[in-house]
Amino acid sequence: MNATTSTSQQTPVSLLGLGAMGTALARTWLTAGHPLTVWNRTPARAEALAPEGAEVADSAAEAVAASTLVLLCLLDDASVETTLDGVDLTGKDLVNLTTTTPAEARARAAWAEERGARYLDGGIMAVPPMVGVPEAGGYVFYSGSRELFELHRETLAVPVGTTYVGEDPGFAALHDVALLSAMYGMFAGATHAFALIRRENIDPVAFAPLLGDWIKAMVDPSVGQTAGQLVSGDLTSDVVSNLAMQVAGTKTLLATAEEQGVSAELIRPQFALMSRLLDRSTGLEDLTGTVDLLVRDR
Ligand code: FVH
Repeated sequence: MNATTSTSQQTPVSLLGLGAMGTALARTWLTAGHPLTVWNRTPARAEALAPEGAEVADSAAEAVAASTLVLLCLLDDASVETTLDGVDLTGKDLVNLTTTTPAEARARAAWAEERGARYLDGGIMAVPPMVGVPEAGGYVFYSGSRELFELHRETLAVPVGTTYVGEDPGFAALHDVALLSAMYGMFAGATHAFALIRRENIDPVAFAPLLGDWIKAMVDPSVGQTAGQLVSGDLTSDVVSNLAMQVAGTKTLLATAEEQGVSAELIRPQFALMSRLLDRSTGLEDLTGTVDLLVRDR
C-alpha cells in the first residue's frame, strides 16, 4: 500500500469486498472525501479504484489495520469467514453489509465480539444504481449496538439512507430478508400476469404500467390492514374483500390460467393457503389469517 498523509477531517473507512455493490459504495465515500482503504479477493477490482483516490491494501489484514471503521460487502457469510480468518480485529468497529440469515448475523456478532471488535449488521435495501442517489430512496437496515450505530451514523449515511431496527444483531438481516421475500412474491405475481397475456396480441409494454399501477394501488392498503389486524387480533372489522368471495374467485383465476395454457405453479400455493383458512373460518375475514397458517407451531 502507498503511504499517504491525509488532511481529510472525514472518518477513515476500510471496505472489504468490491463487487457491484461494494464498488458503488466505495465511490460515494471517495466522493465525500473519506480516506478509503479497499481490499478485494480479485485485486483488479480494488486497483480500479486507486485512480479515484482509494488506498489499495495487499491483504484483508492490511485493510482492516488501516481504519477503525471496517465495512464488509461480500457475497455471503462464508466469504466473510474466509476473508477475516486469522485477521486481528481488536478495537475495530465492524459493519457487515453482506446479506446473511438472522442466525448468521447473530453468530457473526458474537464471533466479532470474541475477537475484541464491536459489531453492527446491515441489510442493504438498494441495488447498485441507487447508491449515491438520495432521490432513489435506497437505505440500509442496521441492527446491533445503538451506540455504535450513532457513532458512525453520519459516515454510514453517505452512500444511502440508514434505518436502525434494534439491538438484536439479527434484526437487520430479518427485515432485509422479509422485504426481499415479499419482493419475490410480487415478482411471482407479475411473472404469472405476463404469462397470461404472452400468446395474445397484447403489447407487454402497454400492459406493464397497468400491472405496476395495480400492484401499487393494492399493496399499501393491504399491508397496512394486515398489520393492524395482526396487532388488534380482530380479523373481521373493516374487511373490504372477504375470504369466501376471494376463494370463489380463485377458481376463475385458475381456469383462466388453464385456458391461456399457463402453469399456475406460482399462484396455486397461495390459493391453497386461502382455502385452508376458509375451511376453518366463517369466510367473513380477509387474508390476514393466512399469516399464522404459515408460522409453524402457532
Ligand atoms: N447487487 C445487488 O443488487 C444486491 C443488492 C442488495 C444487497 N446485495 C448484497 O450485497 C452483497 C454484495 O453483493 P454484490 O452485488 O457486490 O455481489 P458481487 O458483485 O457478486 O460481488 C461479491 C463480492 O464478494 C467477493 N467474494 C465472493 N466470494 C468470496 C470469498 N470466498 N472470499 C472473499 N471474497 C469473496 C467477491 O470477490 P471477487 O469475486 O471479486 O474476488 C466480490 O467482491 C451480497 O451479500 C449481496 O447479497 C447486493
